[in-house]
Amino acid sequence: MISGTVTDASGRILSGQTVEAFWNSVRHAKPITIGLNCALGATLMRPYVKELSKICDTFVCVYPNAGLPNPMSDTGFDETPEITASLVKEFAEAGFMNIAGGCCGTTPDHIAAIAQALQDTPPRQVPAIPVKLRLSGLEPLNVGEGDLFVNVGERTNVTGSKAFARLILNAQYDEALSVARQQVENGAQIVDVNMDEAMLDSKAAMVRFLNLMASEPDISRVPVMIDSSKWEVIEAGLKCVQGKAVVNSISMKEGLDEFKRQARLCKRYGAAVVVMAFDEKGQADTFARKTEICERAYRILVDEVGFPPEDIVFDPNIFAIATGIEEHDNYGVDFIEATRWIRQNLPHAHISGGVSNVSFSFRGNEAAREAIHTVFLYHAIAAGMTMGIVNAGMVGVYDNLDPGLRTRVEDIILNRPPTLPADLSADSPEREKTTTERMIEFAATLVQGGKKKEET
Ligand code: THG
Repeated sequence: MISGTVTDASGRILSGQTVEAFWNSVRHAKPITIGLNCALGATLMRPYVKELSKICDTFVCVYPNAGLPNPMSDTGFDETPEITASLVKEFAEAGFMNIAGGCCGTTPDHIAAIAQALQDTPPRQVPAIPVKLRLSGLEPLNVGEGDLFVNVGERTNVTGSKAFARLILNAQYDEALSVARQQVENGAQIVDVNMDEAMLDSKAAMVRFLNLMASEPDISRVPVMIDSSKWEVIEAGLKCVQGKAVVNSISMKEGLDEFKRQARLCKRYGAAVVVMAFDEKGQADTFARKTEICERAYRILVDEVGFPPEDIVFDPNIFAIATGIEEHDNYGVDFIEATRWIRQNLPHAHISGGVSNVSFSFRGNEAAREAIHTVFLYHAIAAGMTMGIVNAGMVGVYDNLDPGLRTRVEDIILNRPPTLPADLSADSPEREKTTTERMIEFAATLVQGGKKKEET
């Protein structure tokens, strides 16, 4: 039985979570009851009890104080047994709860009065809750069918940002925290944290940074994605976070025993997992390999480990395209089609990926990269991609892209022959260029912000 205490009209428990965030954090323990107690007394608890009763697919238990504490009264509390009992009875009649009791200021007489009052009231019916990925920081983040795409902030990553790496290596943690804050302000609904750097005690840095994040409500309101290739770093991170986090990542790379061991621990910590399309033979690069690995991992997780399918987030590997190497040209299509297949064939599982990887060959050209991310996401989201690790605030709007840029980007992402203007002459040298060549040429004419450079 798990009970929380909402301490004031903010509707948050002592550690800062809203009641739904709290429920999302503890639901994996499959408690017999979840509930609220103490604090405000029944009257002021009502909206929070009502909310819990709607969202929890287990029994709800409520044991309020005998009203608000009143140091002037003899017992320290104002409510008589009859008053508390009538308030609790109203909750029961409204269908809010299954188990009742009393907390501070209640006496055996209060409990007897409550028991008497509830004698003939039927218990709450436990509702069926829609299947969703239900994460939390201080606030909930629920992701299911029909919900919007989720942006995961990529910048708090020592391998993904030179600036962040410098701050962590210099132990400038206040400045490093502001990187996390900016990501949230720019629309990141999850923050990815990665401390995998050879010059760093990654485990200590992960623990320190997550604990500092937890003390900043404007950052810790969102869930964390704990990103490391070392399990011990991930597990140390899991021990820090209050909410329901996402582990990034586990895979079958080191064999099935290790995969299952890590998955069982994630389940026990109540974390969702990113599962990379990676097995004993290597990282999946084609549609066939991506779907084969994801299906196999899904069956093991769901059938053998008992992992909730809605807590599985597949990453079918986003690789760089337009690199000039022909084997890379179909990577965008392979990811998008694998996403579509996973959505259709692996019920409730989600899809994520490191979006900035796709444009690595345009490093240094932010305008080109932003356009590539925008078009890539447009197609990947349509195919069912749930979330993406992105530079929050740096993803544009598909419809606002310059049409010339958009078609060139679309040509490389969808790996199709160059889309040429209808009026192009038959002997134009444009006809000799590959899709990638046309994009590289055009990218060179771009300046920051996606506008064309003025020719002087
Ligand atoms: N899948 C999963 N996790 C991942 C990845 C993935 N985590 C890491 C990475 N890939 C996603 N994160 C980033 C972060 C930054 C960049 C790319 C991916 C990036 N950074 C600029 C660069 O390198 O050019 C930064 C330049 C700078 O500011 O220093 O592109 O695929 N599950």
